[in-house]
Amino acid sequence: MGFTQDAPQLAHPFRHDRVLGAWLAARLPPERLAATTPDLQALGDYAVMAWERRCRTPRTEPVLTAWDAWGKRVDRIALTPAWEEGPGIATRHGVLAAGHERSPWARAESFARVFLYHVASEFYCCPLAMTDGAATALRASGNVALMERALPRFLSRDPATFWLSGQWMTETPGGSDVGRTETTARQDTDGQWRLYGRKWFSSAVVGEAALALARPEGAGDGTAALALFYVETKDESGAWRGITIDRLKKKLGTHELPTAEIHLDGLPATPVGPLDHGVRQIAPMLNVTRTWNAVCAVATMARALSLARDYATRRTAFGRRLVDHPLHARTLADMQAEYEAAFALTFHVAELLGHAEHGDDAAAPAALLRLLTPLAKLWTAKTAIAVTSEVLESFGGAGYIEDTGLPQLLRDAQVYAIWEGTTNVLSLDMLRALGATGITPIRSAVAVLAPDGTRERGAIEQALDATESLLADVASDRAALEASARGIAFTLARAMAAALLVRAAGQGATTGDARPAAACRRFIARGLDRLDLPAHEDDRLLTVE
Ligand code: MFK
Repeated sequence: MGFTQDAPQLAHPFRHDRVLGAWLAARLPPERLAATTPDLQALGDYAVMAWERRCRTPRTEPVLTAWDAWGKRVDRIALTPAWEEGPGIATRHGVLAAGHERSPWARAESFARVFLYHVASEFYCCPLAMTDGAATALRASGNVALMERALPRFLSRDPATFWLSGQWMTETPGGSDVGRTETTARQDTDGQWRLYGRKWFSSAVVGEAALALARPEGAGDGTAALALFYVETKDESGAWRGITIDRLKKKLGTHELPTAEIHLDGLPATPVGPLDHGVRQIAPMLNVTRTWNAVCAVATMARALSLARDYATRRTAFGRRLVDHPLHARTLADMQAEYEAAFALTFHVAELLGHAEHGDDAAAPAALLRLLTPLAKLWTAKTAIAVTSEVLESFGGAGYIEDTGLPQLLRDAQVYAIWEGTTNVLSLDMLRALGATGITPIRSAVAVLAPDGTRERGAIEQALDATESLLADVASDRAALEASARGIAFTLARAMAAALLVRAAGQGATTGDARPAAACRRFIARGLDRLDLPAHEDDRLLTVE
């Protein structure tokens, strides 16, 4: 046998992750970090085990059995091993429950767990995100009966009592345009509400509960007329309650996640609040699941970069290790800087969310959190796709081969830009938030994070000034404003992330670590301004045949 190539080895995602470790040490109170560390350690161990298992064993996918051998409709879904392990891992290590503890640091501690668990979970984190969102939306609703029924199950630390919740919004006529929902809610003569209709993308169909939007019979059209309902999917015997699973989706990625098309035919449902403005009622859920989306996107980047870094020291070509080739090193370094910026913004949102939920408006101004949540979601999604694509290329042909486990990273990353709102939907959501406050919340945050008079602060202010100038140019032209929204979103995300990297660089200096400052320099050198042209007349000319 001639030459064989060493496979990349996965470094321990907790013990050897400098970026996560530095952030936790700098931000969490020491006693909270000490209490959280055993779970983080265990989730890192699980991640290493799961990666090794993935490299050893052929991939499996969920399988739907619609009918049993005797002609009975059963709609049973067989799950993959990681999904079978999901309830045990998630509850024992408090992946979800930790986020609902009574501490402003609860969200940061929970999202650190999510960061470590996500890739190994094979997207079991998707229904966990929705369960977290459902718990948050039920809390915000103030519906005591539903809170008492559902929260102990959603936030259980025991797999035997744990329930997953779905979020059923997407329909054939309305993906992003949720206001076109066709699912109807009808009340029985005894007062019981029941849901009828078709849900087109149901990712947590295996969940025991869901929050679903439906139009009460006789209500008008549009978003405002939708109501939010809480449903339980199965009866005491384990049989579906008025739900038929039509089929599992064939998707580009997230193959382990059993995304289903389902029909609702009389599913019992309980209104969460008043029978209108359901989107307003589910909005707390959207903002939580969008934060999960961002955390999972940076977790995917961390995994891809960790493997690429390791491989660059194992693979020799043209007489040198890959890492010793200047252009390869430059490519890795550029990605690392983008990743560190994405991480900083995402975990800042996690930190703000925890403080906001505990009423600390000084530490977490509501307007800043509202603005940064869509920015983190949309920007990390796009960055994760770019980084995983580049990482695959850094492996040469091996990155294109299925049983290296690498192509899956890219396929799976593509979903982050689609789930929970596309880049454009999220850019328009940012405009919603900007409408109330402009960019003032970001300016105020930058002023605290990046010392005045420094080169870094100058670059950040320049990007913010350019954004305000563009906003002023398009203020009276809604079409031009919307056409510019992506550019504005990417610029604001980069400016805020740069300010957070300035803070991280300062913290690195106190521990003698020069790498955070290098990441900050590189990220800013790659440019913060991603503004589009204000003129949009050519868009039309260039998009029609
Ligand atoms: C492993 C990673 C984990 C990630 C989780 C994976 C889950 C994957 C499964 C899915 O992707 S589920 C489907 C997700 N679908 C979406 O995210 C829908 C995308 N569409 C939107 O986000 C639209 O902007 C939206 C439907 C929310 C609203 O559009 P509309 O119909 O034009 O409604 P409108 O009138 O603008 O907003 C209705 C109300 O909601 C308004 O409040 P008011 O009634 O008080 O005026 C809005 O201000 C409010 N609202 C909308 N977005 C909000 C919000 N409030 C707070 N935060 C927001 N983000």
